Amino acid sequence: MLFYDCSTAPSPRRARMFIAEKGLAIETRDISIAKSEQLEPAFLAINPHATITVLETDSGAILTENLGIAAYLEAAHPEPPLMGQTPDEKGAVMMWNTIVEQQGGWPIAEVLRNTNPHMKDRAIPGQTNLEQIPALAERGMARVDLFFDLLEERLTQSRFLALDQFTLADITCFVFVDFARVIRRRIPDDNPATLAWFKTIRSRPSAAL
Ligand SMILES: N[C@@H](CCC(=O)N[C@@H](CS)C(=O)NCC(=O)O)C(=O)O
Repeated sequence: MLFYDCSTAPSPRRARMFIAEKGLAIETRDISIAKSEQLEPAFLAINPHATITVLETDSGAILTENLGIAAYLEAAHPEPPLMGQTPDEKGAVMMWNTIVEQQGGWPIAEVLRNTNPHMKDRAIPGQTNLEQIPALAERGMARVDLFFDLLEERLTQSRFLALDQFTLADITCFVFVDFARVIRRRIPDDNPATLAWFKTIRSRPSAAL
């Protein structure tokens, strides 16, 4: 296997944590977004969508999405299970992972990509240049606040996001909550359940990678 990583970006960090939690050591190649290496022909030949994360599997298949990579690794290396074991558990992990991507990850990205001067005309990752829309950043910021409310409500009821144990959904959520610092948003001080959950996840060795 070959893992295409980028040390500064949240999407590959999700895969990095998943790989570490599985106890796997996979050959890694770093692609620098700062140097626009994802747009160079050598990388586009691997992923024409020009996005990182990418995993080349043992059979040579190219997987370009976190969820696809996680599903592949979970099937190939079932222990420890990170995506649930029973039908109900598997459904809950996918459900919470999707909620977090859509209600947390997208709004954070919307704010960053529509405000950061380095992302001028790069409002969406990929080969197509799209201009920034400031109103999307404003709406994204409001949605991030709603995301923190949603998390606090859930984590008041449950120790971890999807199940009574650590899963892929916690990885996804942790990475996005941590990444919110780039838009100067942190877990509100009056959200004790989310703060406690964040501390628990941050103490895992995989979170330091
Ligand atoms: N849905 C993809 C997201 C991939 C993605 O958007 N990656 C970003 C880094 S977090 C990227 O490649 N950005 C390149 C760019 O900004 O041009 C996944 O699950 O991995």
